[in-house]
Amino acid sequence: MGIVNVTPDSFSDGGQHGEAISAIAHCERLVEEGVDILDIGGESTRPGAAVLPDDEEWRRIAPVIKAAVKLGVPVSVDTCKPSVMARALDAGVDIVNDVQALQRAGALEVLLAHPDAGICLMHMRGDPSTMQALADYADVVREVGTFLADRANVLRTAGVAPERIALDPGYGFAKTSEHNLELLRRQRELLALGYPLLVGLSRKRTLGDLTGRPVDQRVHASVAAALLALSHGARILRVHDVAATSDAIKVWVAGGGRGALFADNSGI
Ligand code: HH2
Repeated sequence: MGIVNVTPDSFSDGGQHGEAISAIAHCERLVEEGVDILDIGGESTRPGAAVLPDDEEWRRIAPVIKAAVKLGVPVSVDTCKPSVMARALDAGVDIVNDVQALQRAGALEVLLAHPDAGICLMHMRGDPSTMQALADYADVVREVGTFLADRANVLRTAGVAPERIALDPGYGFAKTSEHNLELLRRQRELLALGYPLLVGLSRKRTLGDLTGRPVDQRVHASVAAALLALSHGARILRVHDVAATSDAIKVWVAGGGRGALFADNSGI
């Protein structure tokens, strides 16, 4: 899953694709690089990011989404706003990627009105302005797993088929670097929930803490994290650097990495 941030303020690439024309060119480049899903978002989730009115978020992403759905790969919309989800799905988007796990009033109803859409439910606490103060867990893996199981059950009870659902531990959202690493090491425990795992570690601060590198120099660390996430059972990787990640996966698979994936029940 390749990240397309149509924002001025995203933590790693804010402003690079803030205009529709460069965001569309970025989508085309990611498709050439072998992306399987384009994930398009118009509002940053970094700590302290500005909250946008619904219409402004949609205004940013609408032209990009309308172009992206013609590129021949599935498209997801990265939003927690029900009205933005609805407009994106009506425009042909295939998947909703909601960092709030469809907890906003009306969000579940939007998904129910689009019975073919996929959904990624992510764990976080609070919102981007409060989440870092809420990073307090007795057992982060167990608590993240309980939350994701509860959210998946709400969807299932409402009639959403299990094959439409992916779960995401939400690396970096209401978590310290220690929490993120604990989650990564024990990520496989989340496979017991029975859904494919989507994970996003790309360029995140934990990688900066480990390497001492600023956000624009975290490609190598991100690729290592992506391979680790795969070997710990991830099915979908949300990344900025599609070509580098895809090269690494090819080598990893050729060297037997895929066998490791087949050996478990991660849905591949
Ligand atoms: N991370 C970010 C945004 N959306 N969605 C899912 N499912 N999982 C993630 O880990 C995730 C996400 C943050 O990364 P980015 O989009 O690059 O930054 P920003 O939110 O500042 O635009």
